[in-house]
Amino acid sequence: MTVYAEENGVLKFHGSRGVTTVAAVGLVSASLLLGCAKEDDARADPPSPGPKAPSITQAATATATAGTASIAGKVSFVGEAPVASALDLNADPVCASTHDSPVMGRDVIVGADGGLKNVFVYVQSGASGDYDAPDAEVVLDQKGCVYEPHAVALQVGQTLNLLNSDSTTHNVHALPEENKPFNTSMPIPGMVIPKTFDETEIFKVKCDVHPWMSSYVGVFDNPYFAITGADGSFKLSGLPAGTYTVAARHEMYGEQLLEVTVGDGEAGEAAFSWGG
Ligand SMILES: [Cu+2]
Repeated sequence: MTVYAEENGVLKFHGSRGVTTVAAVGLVSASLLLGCAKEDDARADPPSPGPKAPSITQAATATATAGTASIAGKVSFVGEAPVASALDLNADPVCASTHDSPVMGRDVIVGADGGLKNVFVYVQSGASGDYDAPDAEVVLDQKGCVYEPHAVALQVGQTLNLLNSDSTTHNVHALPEENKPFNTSMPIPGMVIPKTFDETEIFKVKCDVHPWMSSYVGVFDNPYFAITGADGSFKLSGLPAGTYTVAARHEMYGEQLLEVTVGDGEAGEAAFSWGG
């Protein structure tokens, strides 16, 4: 993978990286031909061999911490789940050609057991430690003209590598409010652009070339966060004893809060639901 970084508005080649795809434990997962914002029109230098950099993980997971408590549970959708519709990828033949079957919309994904996928669950308050950013890097891939994963979480200061795995141009148009917005063209297959964020927030990322492409990035100031899997489950581990406000945030349904108290070694529970 080829790594670029923006310097004075110009993409600069920064070396090559091996890619390691690692599924997050207890988490989940979860995107023009041409034409992006002017600030992103600068073309990158051609790739060339560079120093070997650390491998990249696919998704963030909470960093192991000293605490022995945990909070786990499920986010449910109660009632009849919305029916997802197939995305129309025909605007770009490259996109359409990469899939043998329809690509379904990802804004609401409800499992057979009612679990709601791609919900950010995190400690909103109550964590008082000074948490360094993990060295592990996180990837937001553009693959088959969808973002993989659909939702990605990381800590303040941790590296998010934007990757274009497609043979078409994408742009990553991030819409944060607390962090600096950006709109970055990624015209070269395999290119990587690292980003870091200073403030806690969950924000949308979209591709202006392919309007069906969207994802959400969660940036947190502590390591106690997760993204629900296909079964709606989550687990926040390594918590010190204490009382925490746990938030669940879904891109369509908003946010819910629960207060949970756990003692040392205790396994606390939290359940969230929408619909019904
Ligand atoms: Cu795109």
